[in-house]
Amino acid sequence: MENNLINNIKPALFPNWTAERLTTRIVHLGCGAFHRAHQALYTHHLLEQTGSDWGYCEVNLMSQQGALLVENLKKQSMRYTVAEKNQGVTTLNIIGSVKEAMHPLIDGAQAIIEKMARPDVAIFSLTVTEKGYCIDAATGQLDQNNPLIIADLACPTSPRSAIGYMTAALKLRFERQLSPVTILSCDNVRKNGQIARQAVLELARLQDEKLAQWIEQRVTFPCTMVDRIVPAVSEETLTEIVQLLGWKDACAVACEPFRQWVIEDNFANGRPDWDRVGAQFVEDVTPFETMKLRILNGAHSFLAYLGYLGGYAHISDAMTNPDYRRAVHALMLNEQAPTLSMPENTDLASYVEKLIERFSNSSLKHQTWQIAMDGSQKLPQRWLDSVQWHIEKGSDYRHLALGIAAWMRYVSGVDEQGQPIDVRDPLKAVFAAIYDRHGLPVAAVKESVKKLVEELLAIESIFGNKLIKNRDFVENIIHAYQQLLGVGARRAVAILSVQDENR
Ligand code: NAI
Ligand code: CS2
Repeated sequence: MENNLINNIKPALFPNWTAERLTTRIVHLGCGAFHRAHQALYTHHLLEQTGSDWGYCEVNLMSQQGALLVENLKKQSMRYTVAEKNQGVTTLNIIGSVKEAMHPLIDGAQAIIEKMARPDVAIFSLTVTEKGYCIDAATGQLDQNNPLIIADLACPTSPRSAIGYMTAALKLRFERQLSPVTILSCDNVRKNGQIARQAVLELARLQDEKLAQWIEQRVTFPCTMVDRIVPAVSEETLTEIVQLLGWKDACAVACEPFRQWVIEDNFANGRPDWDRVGAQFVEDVTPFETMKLRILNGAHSFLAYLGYLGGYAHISDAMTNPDYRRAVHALMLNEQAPTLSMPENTDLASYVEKLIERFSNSSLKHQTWQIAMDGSQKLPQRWLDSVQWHIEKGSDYRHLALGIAAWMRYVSGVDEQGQPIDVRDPLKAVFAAIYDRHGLPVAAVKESVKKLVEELLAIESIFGNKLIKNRDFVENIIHAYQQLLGVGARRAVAILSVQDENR
């Protein structure tokens, strides 16, 4: 974007300050769509409303696409647009909370680590996706077989993973006797702060015990619950935003109007007053985080797998089918909500109603394929903890079972029309090997469905080692998978929906 085009915007849209006002106090790793529309926007609103000087250095560690975004941010003087869309109404915000942006391919790893070790920096924040933590879900420990971690250990001063970057920067801060920082995970990960802590501490301990001790004592890792539906940016979204703005913003994102951020108030070295612009600081974020992961994200994954298989490209498309709508409502209210221990007066029924409305927002083109990505990293916190709860209580979890069967069907890599599915998942090769051995079974041949289901359930990093030993559970999944193979996703959801109606 050329700077002269910036001047074509109505002045009211533009922040009335320049990046000069900002101090880089937060280095954010993972400048994807979500961060740009969530944490950076909260921080922007704070700058609008107060004399704050908290600004971001945005860092992307991965991919050419990540580097391109950093280049574009630089070209756009760190300004970009967040378009909040709801049923045809769009509100534009031009964000002014970013001071600078970096990528290893542009700036080199060393410069990024030095930036993170600047005395003014008080927070490293993260939206690096579930897999970015390099934790083995089965053990809860750092996955030392992860290729990024192997590379980090081989060359700690030129790391590859986000965990490696933070550890390298903390080492410099420790050696230089600088202030500690807060590591603020904003990913959809169960106990995200604790997971970040586990990963960083283990990597540090493998390098330098004294560093690990310093981190243990001085660095804090608050957990957070983050919520805002921000679909991956498409060309269509960018074109639409160009029409509204009058200029091409290559870093623009579109999202829903809703946003929520609940943060444990445990900061090592100061923090922005995000509560002044709608965030909540609490002592314990666990109930909110579990509620969101199971109800919202659990429902999203259900709609993603069954929606994709049923021929729906977007979440809002699936929501136009009354069967999907009723089934996802029942999943949230009857199978996820009862598993939660919420503070008194939490109105889960209203939470569910609001989600039905949010999922139905047809202005958002949130692809079922996008949400279906990385299922191996998502299933445990979204579905499997709830399944375990139902097994213990002896209660019904047929929606969750159909969801798991749909995930199994999805990772076969072939859809119901025989077309290939572009499965994206760190365990993609494992799924492919299992399907190579078994092929897609025929519904009526229970023995072949059983063999396949059992092999998928034996993937310990997803399912742990308890569920596979529960015969009823295994039978339920075999039954759901047979049904799915026999009648297809739409019909299977319709059957559930009739049962829900008659309950
Ligand atoms: P995105 O694809 O736009 O961005 C992902 C970011 O993570 C990119 O900066 C990418 O470079 C980085 N990344 C990916 N794998 C990585 C790895 N192994 N190590 C380090 N960095 C890595 O995705 P988006 O929408 O920004 O979502 C990112 C995460 O934010 C999600 O996985 C989720 O945990 C969380 N989130 C997303 C929401 C959404 O609606 N998009 C809402 C709430 C949370
Ligand atoms: C989605 C989430 O991509 C996914 O897996 O379920 O990113 C979802 O959009 C957000 O968590 C909403 O806050």
